[in-house]
Amino acid sequence: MAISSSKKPVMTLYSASLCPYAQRVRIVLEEKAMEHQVIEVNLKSKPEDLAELNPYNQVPTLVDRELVLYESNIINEYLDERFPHPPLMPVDPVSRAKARLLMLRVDRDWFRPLFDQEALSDRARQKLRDELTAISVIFGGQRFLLGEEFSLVDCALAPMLWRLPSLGIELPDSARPLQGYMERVFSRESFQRSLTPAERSLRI
Ligand SMILES: N[C@@H](CCC(=O)N[C@@H](CS)C(=O)NCC(=O)O)C(=O)O
Repeated sequence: MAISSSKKPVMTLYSASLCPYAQRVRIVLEEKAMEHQVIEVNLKSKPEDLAELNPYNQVPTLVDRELVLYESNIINEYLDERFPHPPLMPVDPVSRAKARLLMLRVDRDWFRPLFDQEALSDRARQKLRDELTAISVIFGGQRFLLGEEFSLVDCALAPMLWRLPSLGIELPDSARPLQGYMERVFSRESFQRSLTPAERSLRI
């Protein structure tokens, strides 16, 4: 629930219109229906205060009163703990630890190779396509990545899945259960509201 700058929201998110990491946070803010202000950052000409807030000078950066946070998954865990409804993490420690490992793997195996380098090689594209096809079977038996409940792990992965066509990755027919999962996630109100016009245009 982003609001105009005339009111004074408690939370401010520094975001960029095509940043998949920032979209992760935008999804969680919408899941929690949190009032917040979005500062749209031009990554080629960043505002000076961003470097003061975040030593890596990156988006997403969240400011909640005195607290400044960066790193999308860290921000999202904070939001989930601070605003417990709806819960986006399992309750028992073993499942929570497994969820964190999955978020780490999504980051290291998929987001970094895809989004932290200039060009994507055909080999990397094929590798991702094969890996996504392999995990597709999971969704034959469950609605979301951790089971029946939507979680932070889904929020961590969804921005990449949304970008597949723009990355030149087409899923094979054998990945149909994954397509069904994507439709479930993309049709959520929180996901739709998280999309910037630039992100929306990636799938038109
Ligand atoms: N690991 C970070 C990655 C954030 C990131 O790479 N953000 C990019 C935009 S998508 C950025 O701010 N790039 C500008 C820069 O690094 O100078 C996270 O999960 O939040």
